[in-house]
Amino acid sequence: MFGLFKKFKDGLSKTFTAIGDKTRGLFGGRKIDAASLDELEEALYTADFGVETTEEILAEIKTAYRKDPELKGRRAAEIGANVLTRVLTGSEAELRDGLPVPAALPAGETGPTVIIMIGVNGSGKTTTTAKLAWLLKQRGKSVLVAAADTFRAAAVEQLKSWATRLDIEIVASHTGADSAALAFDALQAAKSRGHDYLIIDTAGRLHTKSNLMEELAKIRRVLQKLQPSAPHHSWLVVDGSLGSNSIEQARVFHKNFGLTGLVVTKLDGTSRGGAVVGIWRELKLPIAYVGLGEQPDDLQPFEADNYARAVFGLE
Ligand SMILES: Nc1nc2c(ncn2[C@@H]2O[C@H](COP(=O)(O)OP(=O)(O)O)[C@@H](O)[C@H]2O)c(=O)[nH]1
Ligand SMILES: [Mg+2]
Repeated sequence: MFGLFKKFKDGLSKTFTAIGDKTRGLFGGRKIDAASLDELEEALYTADFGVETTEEILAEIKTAYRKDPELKGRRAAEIGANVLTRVLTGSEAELRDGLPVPAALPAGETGPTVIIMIGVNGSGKTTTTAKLAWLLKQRGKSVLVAAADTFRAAAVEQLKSWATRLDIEIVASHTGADSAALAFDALQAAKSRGHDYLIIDTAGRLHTKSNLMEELAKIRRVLQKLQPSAPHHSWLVVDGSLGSNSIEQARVFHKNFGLTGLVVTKLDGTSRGGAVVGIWRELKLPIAYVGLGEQPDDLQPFEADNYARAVFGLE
């Protein structure tokens, strides 16, 4: 468990450092005072925790401070982490031993657990597809990835190069190929080869959003021809450094596609890691994984408590 917490702590160090800097190291042990409360409030806003959460954290720290004028920063950090954990109740997507829950297939149906990665360009779909495949492979599961972002030339190559590097089976076609046909072929292959999981990477171009939604719907239709219960996990991949922008996008995808969960990426690259809380509060979609770096093993099951403690620099 400690190893997993360290991942969160390292991954969220930019957010923690930014809060720590703005509050002049308040959490190091200094006593709380009126100035540091103001600084903390500003720091939490800057880290993208949003109005509601920031106010809740401040209110609880102020209450404790009134009761104990000697209140230390460290205790304030613990109060803050407790508030976050409470706000994030229910935000952890159900996983099985840290892996996507295997599909409970209806009688007579066979096939893999199908996961589809959705989201705008640059959110981290392709990278997350590769990382998740790697995680599954390391845990002894057989996995196939499908390069269904056939829109961008680089996208197919990107997933292919990950697949080669990590020795993961892939179904890919040429740029401009029909993405639904590719997803169909991939599912057929996964069924006939008996794979445990199929992960489908998709396109995310923004300028033709309605076409994108149609394309995603078509992918789902063809998958269901082969395996009516698929896809089993429809995850939106959101860039955690984009804050409220991600929330709007997520609403559009959720309305059109019906998502089952989220992957929040790039938390390591931002001092605005508080966005996770706003995303949860607004969407109430469970978070399956978070991206805490660019390496294959930097995808971690989301754990609210680890996240909350890491943000406040606790152990
Ligand atoms: N630091 C960091 N970079 C990430 C993470 N996830 C994705 N990226 C990077 O974000 C960029 C876009 O990712 P990509 O998977 O191509 O996005 P896609 O367009 O949605 O497929 C790439 O340079 C990735 O290496 C993450 O968790 N942390
Ligand atoms: Mg991609």
